[in-house]
Amino acid sequence: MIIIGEKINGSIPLMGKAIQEKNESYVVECAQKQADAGATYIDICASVPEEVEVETLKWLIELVQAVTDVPICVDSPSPRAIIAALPFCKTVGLVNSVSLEGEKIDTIFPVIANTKWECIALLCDDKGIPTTVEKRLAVFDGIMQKAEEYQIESSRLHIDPLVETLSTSGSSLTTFAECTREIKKRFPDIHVTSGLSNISFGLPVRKLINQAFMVLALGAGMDSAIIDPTNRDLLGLVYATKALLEQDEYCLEYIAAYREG
Ligand code: THG
Repeated sequence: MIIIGEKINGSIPLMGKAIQEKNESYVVECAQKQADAGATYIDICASVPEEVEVETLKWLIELVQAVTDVPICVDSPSPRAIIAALPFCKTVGLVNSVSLEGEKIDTIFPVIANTKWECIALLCDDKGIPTTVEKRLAVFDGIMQKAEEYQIESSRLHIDPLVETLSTSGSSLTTFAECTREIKKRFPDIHVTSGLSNISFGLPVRKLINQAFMVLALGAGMDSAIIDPTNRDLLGLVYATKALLEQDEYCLEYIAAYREG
């Protein structure tokens, strides 16, 4: 399971404050905790005005790399900021994200084409998030066409089928799961990921919805998630579900996760 640690994100109020105040120890501690919890990548999203985004990303990336070798997931809505930030990373990591929106893919794919950088691709375009499975898969086809053009192997792609809010889009999970199954059927070595917390927006006891989503999405073939790796309940559920899905022989990972707890 690929765990992308979500906590270094300027849109989380306390992290946003730490970034504003250049609170190095807060950022460093957050990176360390996520690394210790077993994050595969550490997502870094500055959420600051465009004029200061690249310098803020540089500051964050260098702080994180001072305490851990866990590769970085460079997260920005601006493809230009992403490209500018890649050279700050000591090792190849993950780009978050491209889509068929605007020039994103044609800005980022050529830069990572002949590298080992991996990339998250969202199933949306200039018209937003398609509501039907068919339309979302048409966006997927467009992304794969571009990947072929730039010779980016499917194993370097992490497809994010996107998660709408359940309270306003009742078919959010079923659409996500159908897209996931179809994508995995066509390209078994592609990754499917999700920043799943959007599913529970506006509902009480959000963690229950997030947990149920996690189980069903794993069942559909999702193999990566942008989550808080220090959330023991959610991670426990990931290990338990993986064991039940025959993706953890002799339950070794499940057992290892609880050896000290
Ligand atoms: N897809 C992709 N990238 C993404 C998202 C996605 N990046 C941003 C976002 N969505 C995923 N990141 C976050 C980061 C923090 C929170 C939610 C999504 C968040 N965290 C709470 C906190 O830290 O206070 C709670 C964490 C917890 O209790 O587990 O709200 O969809 N490609």
